[in-house]
Amino acid sequence: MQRGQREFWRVGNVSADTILDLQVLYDGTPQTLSLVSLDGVPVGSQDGTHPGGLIPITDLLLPPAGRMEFILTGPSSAVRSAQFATQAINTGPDGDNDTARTLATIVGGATGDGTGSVPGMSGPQGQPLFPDLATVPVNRQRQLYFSENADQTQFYITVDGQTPTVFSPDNPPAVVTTQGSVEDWIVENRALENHEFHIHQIHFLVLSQDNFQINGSQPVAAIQNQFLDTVQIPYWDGNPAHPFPRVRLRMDFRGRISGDFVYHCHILGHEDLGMMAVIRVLPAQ
Ligand SMILES: [Cu+2]
Repeated sequence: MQRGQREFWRVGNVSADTILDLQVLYDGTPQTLSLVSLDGVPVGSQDGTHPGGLIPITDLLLPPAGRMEFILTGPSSAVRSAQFATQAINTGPDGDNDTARTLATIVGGATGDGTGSVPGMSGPQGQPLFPDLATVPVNRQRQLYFSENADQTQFYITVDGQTPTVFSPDNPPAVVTTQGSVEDWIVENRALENHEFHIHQIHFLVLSQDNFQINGSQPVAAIQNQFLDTVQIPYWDGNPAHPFPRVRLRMDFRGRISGDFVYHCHILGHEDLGMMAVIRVLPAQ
């Protein structure tokens, strides 16, 4: 990077199974990054302020399939070592070993290796993709949960009240809705490891991510009220006195999408052992 120069970075977690908690470290100190977008949607872009403000962060948990864009400033000449790194993830008692490690070394110089300047405004402001989603009437609430069998050979995502079933493309749709509807989904994690809810075709508004055993219902500032298509539900600690961790999501089926598609855990080892299901969106009349 050119020393002191601001750069725009687009980062995707395209690993199969690894959860990342990303940071930029200069001499061991996490740098403040200006978060521009999550999962392809500019942060704060749907709240009517146009353009939305950037969110200052010093780390961001990025699930497999998650994407982020941010602005960072290149190291000054006083910085002796600089890294792009992930912190260790506590994936839960049954989880994987996602260690802290350096992903890239950053070197400051008189010139950078970037691809040139970024225009301040690339075009006229577009229409919001998800107008008034926070305040529109909600047609329906559903509850779903992640779970596993005892020897971790079968993984499930289940609509509460249905029978846990390993995914097959021949399974009937677990959810049937109609184009034009708005639904609130509560997705719980009843397993002893993290799972990463992902749905094809649409985005959802993050109403909350509740991890009762650790922080109650404290909002995770960077993702609260943002529009994602992939979100972590933290592991349950197995204590029957503790409610299951959950996310509350507002699902937006008002767009052009209809037909059958899937939602699943985006840790592929889990998805491949069954943690996926079909949703059917019936076309509007
Ligand atoms: Cu999973």
